[in-house]
Amino acid sequence: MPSHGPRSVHVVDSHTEGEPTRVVIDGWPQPRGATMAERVADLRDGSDHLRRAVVCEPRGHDAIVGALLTPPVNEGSLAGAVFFNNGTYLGMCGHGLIGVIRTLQHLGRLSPGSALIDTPAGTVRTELSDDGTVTIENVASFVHAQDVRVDVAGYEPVVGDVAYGGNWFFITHDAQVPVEMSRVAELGRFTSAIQQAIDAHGITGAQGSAIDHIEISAAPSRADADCRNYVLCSGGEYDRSPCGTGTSAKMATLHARDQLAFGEPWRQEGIVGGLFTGWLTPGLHGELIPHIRGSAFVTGEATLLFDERDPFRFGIPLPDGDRARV
Ligand code: PYC
Repeated sequence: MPSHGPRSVHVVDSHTEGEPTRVVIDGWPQPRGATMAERVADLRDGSDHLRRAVVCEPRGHDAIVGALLTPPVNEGSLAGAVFFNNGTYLGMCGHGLIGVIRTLQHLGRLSPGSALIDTPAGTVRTELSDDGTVTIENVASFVHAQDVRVDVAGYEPVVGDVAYGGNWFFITHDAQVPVEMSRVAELGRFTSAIQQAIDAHGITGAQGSAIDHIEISAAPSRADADCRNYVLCSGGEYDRSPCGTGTSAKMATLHARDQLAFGEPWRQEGIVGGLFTGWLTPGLHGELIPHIRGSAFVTGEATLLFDERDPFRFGIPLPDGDRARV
């Protein structure tokens, strides 16, 4: 356990359509690096105990996504953001970025209008509206493989698409377990079994990228939604929100099947009932640019204290060891 580190870290908590985000605004020494990828590598090497300290028990819980604000790496950007969870770091996080924007507004650092935020996956344009909703113009999404069959221990084989939306997803309609809040424990077992099978069979995204999010699409429960999902995240918890990067990847799979035209709205319901509205626009070079709109609410501000005598001051690691996929 590291003997050094900050005595305290200041955070602002929010939730986006039910999924919590904890933004670190002060106290965590800035990572080194000229790019966001270098900063993630530096954090993993030198400050991983702070990741656990901020989001894991006993201060946090498995569903929290943390966001460390950094100076921007690109000219014209407002800030950088590194997203992390109980197990690892994320390339991008849609609900988390919406929470970051509302946090910056809460702190008086941002007014309605647009701002660019640098993330490890790329620079993302955000738009804060007068009514408090936030739209993100995400990094390009795309489909890597369609109709991939996976033999899953204890279940019928599952067929799904491998797609990117800022993180890598395996997206299936195969609801062997109903996508309902009352079934989240079973959904966790089912999607974990799919994740294990994907790892065991060496199924990856482009250039061998690890797939670390499993998304099940099903019929919506809301009249104003097109689809409801359950998303297993890289740390082993499920996304309470409709998952911004998951909705981005989902829209790419629909577009590839001519089921979603440019500009057509896609209303994605999350497992707890929140809603993101998404749509695609064409990029300059034909890429699919996903737009995601949602709401976040600030729920608290806190100073996290690190007592040198506390053996758990840097959190309780996951039982099977932390995942390091990014
Ligand atoms: O909204 O992109 C997202 C996300 C990823 C993991 C949790 N939320």
